Amino acid sequence: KYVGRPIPRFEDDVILSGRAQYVDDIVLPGMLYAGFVRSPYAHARVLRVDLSDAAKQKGVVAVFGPEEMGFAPGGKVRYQGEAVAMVVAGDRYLLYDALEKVVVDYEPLPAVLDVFEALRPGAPLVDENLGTNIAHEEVYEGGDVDSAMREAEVKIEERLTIQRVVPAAMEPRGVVAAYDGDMLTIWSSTQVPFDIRKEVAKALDIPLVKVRAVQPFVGGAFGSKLIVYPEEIWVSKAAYLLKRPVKWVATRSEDFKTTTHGRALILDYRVGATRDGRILAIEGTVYADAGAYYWGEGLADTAARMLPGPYDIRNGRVKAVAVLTNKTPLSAYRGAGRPEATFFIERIMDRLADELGIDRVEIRERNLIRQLPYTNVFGITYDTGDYLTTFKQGLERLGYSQLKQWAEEELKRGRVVGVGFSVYVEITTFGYETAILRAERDGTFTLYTALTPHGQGLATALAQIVAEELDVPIESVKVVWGDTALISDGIGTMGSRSITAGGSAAILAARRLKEELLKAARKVLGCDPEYSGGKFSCGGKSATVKDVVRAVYRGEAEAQLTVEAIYHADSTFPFGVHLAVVELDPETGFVKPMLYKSYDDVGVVVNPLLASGQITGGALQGIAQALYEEVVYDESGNLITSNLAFYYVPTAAEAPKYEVYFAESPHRSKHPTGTKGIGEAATIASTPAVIAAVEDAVRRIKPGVRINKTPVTPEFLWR
Ligand code: MCN
Ligand code: MO
Repeated sequence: KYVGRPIPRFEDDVILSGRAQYVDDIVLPGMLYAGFVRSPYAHARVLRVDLSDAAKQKGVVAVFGPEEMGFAPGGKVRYQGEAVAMVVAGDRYLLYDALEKVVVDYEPLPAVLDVFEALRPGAPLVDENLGTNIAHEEVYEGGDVDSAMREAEVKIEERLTIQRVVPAAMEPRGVVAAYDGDMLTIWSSTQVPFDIRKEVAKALDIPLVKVRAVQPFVGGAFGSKLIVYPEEIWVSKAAYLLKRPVKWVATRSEDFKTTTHGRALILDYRVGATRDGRILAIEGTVYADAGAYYWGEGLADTAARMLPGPYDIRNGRVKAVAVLTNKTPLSAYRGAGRPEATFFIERIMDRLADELGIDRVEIRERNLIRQLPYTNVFGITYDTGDYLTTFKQGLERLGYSQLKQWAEEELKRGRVVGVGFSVYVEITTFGYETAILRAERDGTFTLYTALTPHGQGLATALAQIVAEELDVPIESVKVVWGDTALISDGIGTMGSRSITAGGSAAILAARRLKEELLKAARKVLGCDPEYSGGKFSCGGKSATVKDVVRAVYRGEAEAQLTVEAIYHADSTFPFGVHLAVVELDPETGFVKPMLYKSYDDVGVVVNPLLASGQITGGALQGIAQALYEEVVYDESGNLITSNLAFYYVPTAAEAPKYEVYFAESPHRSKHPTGTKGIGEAATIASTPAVIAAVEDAVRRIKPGVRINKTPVTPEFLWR
């Protein structure tokens, strides 16, 4: 049995020894380097781009202006870092010299950087053609909010603000494209090779079969590499036109400015409840600071629709509004709408508890959904679980009350520590995924997956699933991914969907392949065989998979040795409770995360080692959201936090001690794997848990403090 075992990653050796090939490791004969001239202004009309001097520079092979590549659409740039020209040269140093020779005349325009400023009549328009800064608006509604509000004995209202952050993957984005006169191949640090293939084929008007996209090793993405970026199209086009390989790799500052940012949602809410703490209605507006282009579709919408969280709230009306500003476009960042929804509703629960003088545990018990499946007020159906029991078991397992008591005692000893927890339900998994499984001549198996792992260890987890389904040693299963030449379509790794959607596709493929092999084995053995442990047997005779495969190649039996399965996976809903302990330095206001504990019901856990890794890494990102990270622009739209010296990404030094638990009686999803996603759970649950812990700590020395925005920095505490 392999599923459920903490098997170390097969990927580790190649990665840790530095032998893994990332985009920047790719060197092709005759390769050129591309670089971009980017706007120093957040908002400006582009009056003139003069490339003539740059074109004459040593080493320059080609220059491309706005007309050729469609830079600065509409004749203006809308955020600092937007491209206006591209230079291609034979050498990186010469390239950067040449980029300096490009002359661009700009007419600066007033920039709009704040969501509420952008909504004001007469505000500068980020996109004149739109005639408004509202890129998207949708109201989600269910029940009867108005009468429920009238009935409510208590009402609270507030603004909750989540800052903008940089996903800051270890590897910046990069692309290599090569055209040999027939095939165009693109290597990209991406989560979506299938989309790149489709988009590039469309943009260059070449048939899909003549385009191949490859995802080499990718050093992290966190959702920031799940759109097809303009650079992927531009570099492909340059390679296609020049018939020479072209490489572009972003510098760290370039990556900070041009890779999508995350979060940046604000909620204005009003909640009505009974005096004993039952929430009757919730209404409000979620604003997304969408940046200069509406690339991150549906972020405010997900936050709006998941706002009720794991609580039974029957009346709701929440508007989702995406507002354009002169900043880097916003898109998915680990959790993409659910960390925000969870921060919002958990802050609301805590506020309501305070208001009513009810314990924070108690108020949740009163509101948690009692019966699953459950369709929330905005029409989302949560699949399986027992929230109340899991919540109680979780708090018990995490030692919540003991820790609270310990915090009291520590205070007597002069140490200010705080304990906080959060509860979450989140939506994971969507769409189709593809798997191709082949029986090899020696009785081993190759699984081709359309998933696009970039740190999750999916090659190991998928091998576990396939080995278990085929009842063969895990060493005999090889997992291959990241190439549209091997598998033609799929969605990829995002939305904590991989093991559930892609793993289920792999199980279906394994079942089909077993059927095929059984058919051939029947012919080979001349009786009706049973399959077990890689062997077919009946009537005292037996044949191994290897025997059967060879018989097929010899023409003695017929079977498909390669099968494909496409699985469509409805969403699954993991549930859990996370707890944080922090220490506050009463002199400086500095907060140190000390301990982080989690208890999650994610259905079947395929590999506890990988799943725990997801929790520890994800929690650190959510801790940073609570305490450290924040994208800061000045009033003209210059990105102040433009590199890792100015932007506080946590390291192992900031990490707390972790204890990771999975529910002892988990609730399976309905998919063949029985899993629910875990890739984003800790980023979702950690920020509100940490904020609650900080609030708890601060109140020990400064009663009544309420935290309604992130990050909570020492400055905020001593304001
Ligand atoms: N797993 C498990 N049992 C489960 C669920 C998951 O053992 N019930 C394991 C899986 O085998 C897999 C890992 O946990 O190794 C995550 O699986 P899953 O929840 O299916 O999520 P995905 O593989 O689809 O990963 C995507 C998710 C997302 S959306 C972001 S964002 C994110 C994350 O993964 N970005 C990451 N984790 C990341 N980890 C790294 N190192 N780098 C990123 O960029
Ligand atoms: Mo993601």
